[in-house]
Amino acid sequence: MADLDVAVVGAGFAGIYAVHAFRSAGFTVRAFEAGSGIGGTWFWNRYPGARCDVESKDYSYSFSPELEQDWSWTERYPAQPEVLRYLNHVADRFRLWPDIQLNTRVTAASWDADRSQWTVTTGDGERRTARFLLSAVGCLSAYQVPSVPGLETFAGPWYHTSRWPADGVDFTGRRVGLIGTGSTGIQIAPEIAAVAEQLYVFQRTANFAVPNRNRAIDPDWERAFKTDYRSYRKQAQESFLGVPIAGTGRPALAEPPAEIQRTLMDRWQAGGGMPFLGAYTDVLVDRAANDLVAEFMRDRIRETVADPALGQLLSPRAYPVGAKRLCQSDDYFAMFNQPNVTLVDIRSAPVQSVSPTGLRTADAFYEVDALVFATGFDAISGALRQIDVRGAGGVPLTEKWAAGPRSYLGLAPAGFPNMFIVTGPGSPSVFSNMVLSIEQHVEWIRDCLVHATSHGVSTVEAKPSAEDAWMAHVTEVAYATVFPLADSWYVGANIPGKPRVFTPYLGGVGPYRARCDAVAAAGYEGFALD
Ligand code: N01
Repeated sequence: MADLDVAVVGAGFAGIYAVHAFRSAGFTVRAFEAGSGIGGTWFWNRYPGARCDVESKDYSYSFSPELEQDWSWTERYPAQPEVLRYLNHVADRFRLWPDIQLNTRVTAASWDADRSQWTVTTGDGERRTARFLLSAVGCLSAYQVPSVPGLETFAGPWYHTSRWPADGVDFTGRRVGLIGTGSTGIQIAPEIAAVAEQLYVFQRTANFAVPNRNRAIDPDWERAFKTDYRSYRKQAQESFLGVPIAGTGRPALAEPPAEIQRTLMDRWQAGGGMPFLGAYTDVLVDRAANDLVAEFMRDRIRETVADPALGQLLSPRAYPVGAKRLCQSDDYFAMFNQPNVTLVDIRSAPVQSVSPTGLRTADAFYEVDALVFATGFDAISGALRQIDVRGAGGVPLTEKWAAGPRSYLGLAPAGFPNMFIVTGPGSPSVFSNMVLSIEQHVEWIRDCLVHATSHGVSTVEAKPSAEDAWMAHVTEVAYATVFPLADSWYVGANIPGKPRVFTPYLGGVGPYRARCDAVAAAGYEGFALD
């Protein structure tokens, strides 16, 4: 008899809800969390400026109407400390703490076919057995620091944004080098520039960013909105992105140019990436339509940045807008008008080395007191690959995923019985409102376990043929869009040697949910239940 029904790896949004959902269904459950607190990505990414790019009314649990009514967000886009407070409130409110084990990194998990159970090993050598293994490790947890020769000789401190010191860092009067201009780099740069003597932004690829237009939540608006939160959540579940967005419903290529400008400007003024990119139906599938939007955004950069040459350098051209995660910022481009900020183009003159006093590129040396890496993550599969997961026959997950991560419905990898992944490869995951997708996955998996238990089923395993067909579908949908045209973390292009495979499912959150429900209704079609 296993120690637990369900062993959960991770206590971020997914692990926290899993503990509640499985426990409420009568299962014994334990979440193992490496951090000293819960929150996952919101625990670790405590760098200054960290803020969600999905609105707080969407980026919150919907499973409890009472929670949804009682909790009040202070801002349209919540900052990291507020999201973390919210998650701790959820853990308090639903008394989840007894089933969450902090400071415990899962290092290995292996399937025991004789006993139909998993053995989970933690960093301190503890072993626990469980009927089911649930990965809730998140899509953006395994951070990456590029190997720069000489980094170990650097005399000053260096940081990765995803492991920011809890006490904060004071850059007042310091010369700081920032490497990375993705969502994170764009958020932290203005915060550093506000206090540093000098900020060097080392840019390899210019990125698109739309304004947030962040603001305090108006209590009158909140009261009115909450009168119909339930039907809003239903709309979100059936939507494409997990957030109800009102697009024009028309292709940009069929629209008069002046009308496109007016529509985009309205959305630009309102702020937010999803309504902006979702304005027209063809932006993410037709390069010509995409170019219209990209040029609109480059115009905004050029009119913001005073120095025309700098404006050009900051204007993205390397990929279609949206094909890398669209950044959001109210002050990133304007920051370059400050005298203490310097943009360094490391595309034309790459970083060569770090010395005790600074950073050398192919054409100059930059003296800095501190270095900040906002260089991203080994996304989607990285965190799971760091655990020695072995399925049927002792096959390592790393071996199964040698040519790229895959699973049936983004939920279950074939060859790994009784293992489920929350927002795994092949699900909408990072291309959706993560909280809503997490809830959908956890509830689907919970219902599957209830079904298995009540039918005397001891193993649930995705069939290889079902996994193959699903991943072929995921690829087919992706290659009908502009997404594969970018060297993004979506395809693993940011990690040297990682196979280039597009794994998020772009078929839409609503249709995906319907497909998962149909699979369950058909007696878990595509799964072998023994
Ligand atoms: O990471 P990234 P991120 N030398 O991979 C550069 C979510 N998120 O942490 O583009 C030099 O996007 C790299 O350059 P390039 C969101 O989903 C959300 O910023 O590869 N530079 C790039 O500029 C996001 O997409 C929020 O040429 C190197 C940067 O580092 C995801 O997390 C906030 C380099 C990495 O950008 C990841 O975002 C923050 C090297 N060797 C994050 N290696 C919000 O909700 C990498 N770079 C708002």
